[in-house]
Amino acid sequence: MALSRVVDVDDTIVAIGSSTAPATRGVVRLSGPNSMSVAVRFGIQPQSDRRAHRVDTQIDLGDPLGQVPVRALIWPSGRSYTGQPSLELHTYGSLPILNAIVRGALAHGCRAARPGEFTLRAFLAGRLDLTQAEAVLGVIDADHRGSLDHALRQLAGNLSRPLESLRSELLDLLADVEAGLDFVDEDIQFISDQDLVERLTVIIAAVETTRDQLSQRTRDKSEWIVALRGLPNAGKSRLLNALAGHDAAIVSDVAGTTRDVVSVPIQIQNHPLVFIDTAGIETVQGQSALEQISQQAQIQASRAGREADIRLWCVDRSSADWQSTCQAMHHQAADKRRAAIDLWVATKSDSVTSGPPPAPWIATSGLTGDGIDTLREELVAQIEQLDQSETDSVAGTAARCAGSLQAATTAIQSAIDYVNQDDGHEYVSSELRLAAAALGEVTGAVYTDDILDRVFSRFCIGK
Ligand SMILES: Nc1nc2c(ncn2[C@@H]2O[C@H](COP(=O)(O)OP(=O)(O)OP(=O)(O)O)[C@@H](O)[C@H]2O)c(=O)[nH]1
Ligand SMILES: [Mg+2]
Repeated sequence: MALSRVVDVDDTIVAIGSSTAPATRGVVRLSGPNSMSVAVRFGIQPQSDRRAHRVDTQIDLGDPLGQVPVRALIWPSGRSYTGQPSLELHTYGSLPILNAIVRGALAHGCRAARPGEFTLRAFLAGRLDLTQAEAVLGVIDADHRGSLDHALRQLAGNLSRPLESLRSELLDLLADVEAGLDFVDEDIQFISDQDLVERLTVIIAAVETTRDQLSQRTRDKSEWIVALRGLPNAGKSRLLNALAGHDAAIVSDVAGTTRDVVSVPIQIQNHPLVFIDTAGIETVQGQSALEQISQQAQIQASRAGREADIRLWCVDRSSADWQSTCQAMHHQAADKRRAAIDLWVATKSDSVTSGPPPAPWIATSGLTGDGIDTLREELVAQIEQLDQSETDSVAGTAARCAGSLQAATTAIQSAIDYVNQDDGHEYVSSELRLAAAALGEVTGAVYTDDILDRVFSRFCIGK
């Protein structure tokens, strides 16, 4: 990707912003100075005030698609993700429709967006720093391969904040040193050599701590959260006990046995997993004390489901309502805020004589232990994929940053040496400049085409 062309923000760019796999909803995104006039050419009338707003309408995509309903989200001013006038057209998740909208936008003078170009514009507008942009990249990966947004966001936060404050301290010291250079003949100093060396020594230690944390973070294995979900009496708690190999949760034929979420750490082939047993899904109305407890349990259970990396949807294979319950669980699974892996578990398979359930259902029995090993293997396979994608993304950020942190340390050390050798503050000032630039590279406060190229070429188109 030739970067000099990418840093051009005057074009209005367009791309499909949603997954190109079949989905219920799809999004086409536009950003750039002509976004509003493109909207008008689609027959959408943005309101004239400058606030973000939405318009529900139909647009004509010509033969054979005809009129298609769209919800247009409109940012007439720069108060958008990219810092530019922007437009999002939400419609059916059908690739022919989304492609037709993109073709329409190109015909109205837009240019096809390059990989990562929306996020690059957000970065250039100061909406994100570079590590946050990389976290966006991680979330995109997560759409496809699992959830690692957490790891990257944490990494971004842990790096950016301390480094920005160290960099600003370096710039303060640099200002003092450079002010002294102007008065060198009068022998006026704005900071004593001793003070300078002391403060630089503190900064160097802090940079090294951050570097250690970074390499630690890339080595650490995170825990994966697995939530058990399903109707009351589906056999979730007994399944958990079978996986744990001991009685971690209460099992009984009273529907609604599990109330509080129960979390049980279980190692499977050296992978640290935490299983969360939850209350069976039910609708609870009424205001009695017991009903209120049940409502609380439902809230906790659905939160645990939403926050999990992997969800085991358990349906009683012996139940007469097998089909309709499967559908209801699919419906429940669609409610998620982040990418999570869903596994489908047919429980109590010992009590049916019919054949195995259709794929992707995994038949298990908490009573006989049948299918538990298969379930363990499936969990391990999913986790190894998650681990790999987390390692790749975190390592991408870590590799980029480790070099900059090393360069900063070397420069600060040279500055200290120059002061100690009484070599003149010109050299000190130039080393401090190098150090501040190196720290700035981590967060993108200072950036070169090369750095932007390395970060944004890893994005996919439409982000
Ligand atoms: N035959 C058979 N019975 C099972 C199996 N697993 C659970 N059960 C029985 O089904 C009933 C409910 O099991 P639990 O594990 O408590 O079900 P749960 O999904 O945790 O239920 P709640 O906590 O009420 O939501 C109990 O009577 C269990 O003994 C199984 O694999 N085979
Ligand atoms: Mg239970």
